[in-house]
Amino acid sequence: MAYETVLVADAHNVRTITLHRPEALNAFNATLHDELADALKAAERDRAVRCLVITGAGRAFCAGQDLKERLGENELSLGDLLRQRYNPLILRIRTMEKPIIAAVNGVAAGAGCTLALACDLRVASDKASFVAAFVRVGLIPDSGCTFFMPRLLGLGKALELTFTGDALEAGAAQSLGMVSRVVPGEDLMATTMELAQRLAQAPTRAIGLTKRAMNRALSMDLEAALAYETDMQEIAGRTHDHKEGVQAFVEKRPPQFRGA
Ligand code: T3D
Repeated sequence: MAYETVLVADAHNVRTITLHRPEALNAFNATLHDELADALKAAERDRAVRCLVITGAGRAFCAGQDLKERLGENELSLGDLLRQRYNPLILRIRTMEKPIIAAVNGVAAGAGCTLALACDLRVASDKASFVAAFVRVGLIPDSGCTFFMPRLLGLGKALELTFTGDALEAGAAQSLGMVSRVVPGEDLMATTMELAQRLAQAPTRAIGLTKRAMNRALSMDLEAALAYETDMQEIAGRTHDHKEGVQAFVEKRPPQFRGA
């Protein structure tokens, strides 16, 4: 499917979705919202896709809401904008049972910062930065920022960044554990693809169930988390990939996981 604001490319079971509005630092307008939602839905349904990478075209990852579009007439109220566009986007990323990597090529601001935080892993260019820009335009952190930021950075740092709107540079984000790796800009996609291809050869069902269990455990007590883990393990235990993993161990050979 051809899109106007999103590029889609496949290689070795990895789908890369590139936000493509470089003239506006890949800020979200209505078209980008619709096309990204469609591209994510397609990736979720396609069994050949076993890992997803999200990145930005040009010098930015994503500058959040297109503020110029907000000035247009007949726009949605902020509540409706979040309910209809951002919240479903973030939920789709968190509930998709496939690993999702943000390749953060440049600035990630506002909802663009949250988009990166909602992904499972972040690999960053040394030119990347994370800006909770909401306060700069008199708003509160949204699209899940209040959920992800304190969990990834701790409450103190999350409050500092959201109160000030100051940029967190890639190196500092790595020191705080928010980013897995920081690499020179020119190596970003090669490094990300190496990780993505490794994950795409992994037992996708187990990874998906791990994601589901971790998501749930964030809001559960230990007893409930143990019970939920047990249910997920029952499912994982019935997969081809579990049998293959055990067989390969016994036969002292690398496993050939199918993702099912
Ligand atoms: O509707 C709602 O508001 C509710 C939803 C809220 C969710 C949110 O995301 S709120 C936060 C919205 N985002 C921002 O406030 C970030 C705005 N952008 C910036 O602060 C800066 O652009 C950056 C820190 C991201 C990067 O700064 P810099 O100096 O590298 O670039 P620049 O010169 O500011 O921007 C380059 C171009 O991109 C420029 O266009 P021009 O003048 O060359 O034609 C600029 O207007 C455009 N641009 C950047 N961000 C946005 C944008 N255009 C529209 N919307 C943007 N968010």
